[in-house]
Amino acid sequence: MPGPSAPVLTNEKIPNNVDLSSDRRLQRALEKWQPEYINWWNDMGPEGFQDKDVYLRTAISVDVDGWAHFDYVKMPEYRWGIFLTPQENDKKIGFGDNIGKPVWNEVPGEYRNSLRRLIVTQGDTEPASVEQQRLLGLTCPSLYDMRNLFQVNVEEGRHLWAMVYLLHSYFGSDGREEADELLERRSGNADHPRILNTFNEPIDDWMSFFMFTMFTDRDGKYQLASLAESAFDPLARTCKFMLTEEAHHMFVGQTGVNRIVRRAAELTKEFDTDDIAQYGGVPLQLIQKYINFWFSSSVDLFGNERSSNAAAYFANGLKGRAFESRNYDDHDCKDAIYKMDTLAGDKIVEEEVAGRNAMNEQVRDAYIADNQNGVNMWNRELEKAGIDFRFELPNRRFNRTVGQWSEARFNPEGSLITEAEWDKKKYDWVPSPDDKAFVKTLMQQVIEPGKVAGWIAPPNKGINNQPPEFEYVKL
Ligand code: BYC
Ligand code: FE
Ligand code: FE
Repeated sequence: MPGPSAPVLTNEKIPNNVDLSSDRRLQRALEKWQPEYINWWNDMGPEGFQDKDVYLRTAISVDVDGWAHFDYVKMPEYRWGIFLTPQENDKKIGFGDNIGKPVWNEVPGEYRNSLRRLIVTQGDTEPASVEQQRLLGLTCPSLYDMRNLFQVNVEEGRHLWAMVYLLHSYFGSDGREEADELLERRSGNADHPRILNTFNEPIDDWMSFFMFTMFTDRDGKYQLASLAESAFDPLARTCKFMLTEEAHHMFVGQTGVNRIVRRAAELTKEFDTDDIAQYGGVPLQLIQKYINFWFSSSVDLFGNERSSNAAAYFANGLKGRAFESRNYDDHDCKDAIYKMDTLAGDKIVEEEVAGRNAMNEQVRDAYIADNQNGVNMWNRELEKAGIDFRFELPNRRFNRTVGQWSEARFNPEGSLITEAEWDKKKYDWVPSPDDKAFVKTLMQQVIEPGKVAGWIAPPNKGINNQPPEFEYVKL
C-alpha cells in the first residue's frame, strides 16, 4: 500500500518527468500515438482480462524509495509514463574514441542512423514480448502468477513508451514512422515479424514464460545496461530507469523455475521415482530441456561474435559494455586483444580478435556468468532435497541460429556433431512436440486466491508485503 508520503499520479495524459508540457509539438505527437498504442494493447495485450482490476505497480517518479505505486488498475487504464533518471552535472563519455568529452543531449548527425537502429531494435522487443505472452492468463497456475504476468506485460509496454519518446523527440518524421511501425510488426508473423529471433518464438505455456523471464529478460538487463553507458544521454538515462523495473521480471523467472524445481523434488521424494509426470510434476530432465532451448535462443541475442557494427558503436560511444565503468579497466580497447574460440574446419581453435570487434562476445560472457548464478540457486534446491540431479547451462555453441556457431551443430557440452547426430538426439536436448503436449496438459487455470496448480510450489511470499493469498486480480 502507498505510504502517506507517496507521491500521487499527475493528471497529465502522459505521466512524465521530462517536462513534456513545455514542448507542445512533441506532446501533441505523443498524444496522437497514444490511442494507436491503446488499440494495439487492446488487440494484442493480455487476452480475457482487460476489464479486470489487477494489483499493479506503476512507476510514478524515479525516486529510489518512492518510484513505485501499488494499486488496483484495469490494464488499459494503466498510466504508462516517461521517466528518465536525473541529468548529472558535467557528465562525460566513459568509453571509446570520445572518452572524457561531454555526453550529448542531441543526436549527432553522423550517428543518427545507428542510434535510431539501436533504439528501434530495443523498442521492438518490448511489444513483441507482450504479444508472445498474451494467452497465458488463461492457464495461470495462481492469481499471484497471473498478476506477475500482467505486471511484466504493462512494464514492457512502458519500455516501448520509453523508446517511442526518444524516437519522437530526437528523430523527426523518421522517428515517428518508426514509432508507428513498432505497433505494426507482430511476433511470429511470417510476413511482418519482430526484428530479433527470440521474440518470434511462441510462449504458450508457463514453463516457457518463466524461462523467458529468466533468460530473455536478462538479455534485456545486459542490453539496457550497455545502452545505459551511451554518450547519447537521454538514451542512457531512460535505460537506467528501465533497469529498475527489469529486476522484477528476472525475479519472476528465477523464482518461477525455482518453484517448479521444488515441486518436482517433493514429488520425486514422495513417490520415490524421477518419473513424476504421472503425478502431475515436471520431470527434472524436461526442465533441463526448457533451459537448453531458452538459454540458447537468448544467447543468440548478443549478435555475432565478431561485429564491426559493435566495434563502431563502441568507438563512437553509442553503446558500451554492460556495467562498463564498474566491471572493466580498459575503456578504450583500441589495442586490446580478446581470445576467442573459432571453428576452423572440424576443430575449435583459439584466435586473437581485436577487442573492439569482440564487444558482443564480452557482453555475452558476463550474461552467461550471471545466468550461472541463477542455475546454482536451482541446484541448491535439489541439494537441499537430497536429489543428485544437477541443472547445467548448455555450452554457448549449442543450438545457435546467429553467429559463427550457427554454421555447425554442437551438443550441449559444446562438441561438434554431425547433422545426422543432431537429428537423432535433438529431442533429448530441447522439448519435443510430445514434451510440449505433456506440458500443455499441466496448464490448467487456477484462480482461487491462495491456491496453486499441482506442478509448481507456492511462492515464498506475496507482492508488496501482501500475503500470498491476497486477491491479486479481481475476477
Ligand atoms: N535475431 O553485427 P551483428 C529486451 C542481426 S531484450 C535476428 O552481430 P550487432 C527484452 C543484426 O541485426 C534486449 N537478427 O549485429 C527482453 C544484423 O542485421 P543486419 C533487446 C539478429 O548489431 C524480454 C546482423 O544480424 N535490445 O529488452 O552487433 C522482454 C549482423 O549482426 C540477431 C537490444 O538488442 C538475432 N538474435 O548486434 C522484453 C539492444 N542478432 O545489419 C524486452 C539493441 C543479430 O545484417 N540491439 N542479428 O541487417 C543491438 O545492440 C544489436 O542490434 C544486437 C546485434 C546486439 C541485437
Ligand atoms: Fe523491457
Ligand atoms: Fe523485461
